[in-house]
Amino acid sequence: MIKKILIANRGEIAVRVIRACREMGIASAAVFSAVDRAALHVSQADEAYSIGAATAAESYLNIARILEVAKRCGADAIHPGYGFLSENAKFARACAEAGIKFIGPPPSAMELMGSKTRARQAMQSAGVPFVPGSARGLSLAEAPSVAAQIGFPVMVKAAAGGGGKGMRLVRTPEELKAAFETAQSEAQRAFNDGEVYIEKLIEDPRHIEIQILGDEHGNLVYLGERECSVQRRHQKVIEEAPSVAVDDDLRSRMGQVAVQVAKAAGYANAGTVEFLVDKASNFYFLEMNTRLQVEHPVTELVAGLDLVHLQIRIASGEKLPFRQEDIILRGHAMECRIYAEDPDNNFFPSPGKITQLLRASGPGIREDSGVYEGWRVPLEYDPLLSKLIVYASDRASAIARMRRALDEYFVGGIKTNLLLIRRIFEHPDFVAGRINTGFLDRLLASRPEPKADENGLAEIAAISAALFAANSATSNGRNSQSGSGEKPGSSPWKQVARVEGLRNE
Ligand code: MV4
Repeated sequence: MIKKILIANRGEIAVRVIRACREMGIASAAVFSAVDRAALHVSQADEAYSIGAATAAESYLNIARILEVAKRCGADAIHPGYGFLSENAKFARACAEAGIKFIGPPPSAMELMGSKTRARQAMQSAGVPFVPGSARGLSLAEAPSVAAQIGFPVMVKAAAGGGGKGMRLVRTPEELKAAFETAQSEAQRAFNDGEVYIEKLIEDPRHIEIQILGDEHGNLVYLGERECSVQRRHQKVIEEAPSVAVDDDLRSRMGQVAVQVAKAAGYANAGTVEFLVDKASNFYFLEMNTRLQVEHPVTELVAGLDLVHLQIRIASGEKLPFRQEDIILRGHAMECRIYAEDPDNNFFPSPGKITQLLRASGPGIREDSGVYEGWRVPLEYDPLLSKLIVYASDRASAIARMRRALDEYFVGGIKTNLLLIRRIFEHPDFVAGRINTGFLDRLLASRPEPKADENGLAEIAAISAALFAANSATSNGRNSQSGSGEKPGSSPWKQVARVEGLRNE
């Protein structure tokens, strides 16, 4: 029986785990860095402990300090959240040695999946379809013949990589040598491991992943897919379940392969098997993430399950309370990641004080947030503020619901990506489900809608904003969505229409 869990994380995911603890009658212990003393997760936990200076290396990555706190406060388990130490096999082993249960997979599975070449070899033996290419690391001398055999274009990838680091696209034999050497040195620098291998390029793929869940008695199930193609530089922005590209037959084939992957890795607890899906609906194993993911809520909503509860029950030694045939996926869920960053300035992080925070609520809305009004967002960590998640009976209703929720949502004092998210939800390709991993780059390369008469409009909008501000006793104040608290707002069109009384939207 787990009685107290230390959460080795911060922000929305720490709050998410603390909530599960509270619901399960388990005590929660938070840890915090020097700049997180007043963070939301600290006030939500039953106990909280300082673990060091602001930089992650000195606090949320500080294995010795975190274990010392866990022992001192009597925690019997540690939940690592995502990021930080969540995929660190050394940390998982150190937990086991300290007699503290790591809520996650066995360290051996984490190690296997940490090496793309080792994972590919294991999957080859298990008969899992992976992207065609070399199963092992290559030398520069071997590269040309292997690439020629696979057929150009190819990808050169770091074995220790993930998230796009140490990855090079090679279109012709002439480009191979330079790309191979760059990938090698990038991998050496980033991961202290220069091993690289070659894969066939899958052109304009969708990124679709399968959630799996396994207990420590060998039972494994899949909980359907998440469509994660809307991303920029490997940072996801919108995720949904189900994917418009996956029908029942494809889902069950991908699900069975995902379970096969997990079985071959000796996996237990929650995990995600990533696939690339090409235009002809062929799917290829890409990598496995050995942690709870940011986008887990969309799966929770369509499956009607609480993944954190289940992680904790699995870590306590319980058997899965259902079999594959008991899993029913229903409805449609979508998630937006709200980041403190400035899309108009190269997505620069935008730390600072949140002077106003208006949230969305009502039917079908879930908000997983790590912030509050008056909180100063620190510069040191990932700029994710919160996740806005909707659930509805079908995709069109979920989009309508998300647009409504975005209308309600406002963050003042710092820049956010809320306007960009709104643009995505209004884009005809997104609405039609015509998305792949290039969608967001294409949208960003295209010009934003308001074109004609920008100057005159801005002026009128500024006047209208002032009128709304003067009338703030009756206004809900959400009319400015710019995040800067200065600009006239996301939708000057709408405000002008209101002021002039031309239309009633
Ligand atoms: C690929 C690919 C196309 N073909 N591999 C990017 C992150 C890394 N984990 C794998 N990635 C890719 N690997 C082959 N053989 C395209 C990508 C890719 C991508 C994958 C998932 C989500 C977003 C992406 C964006 C650009 C490229």
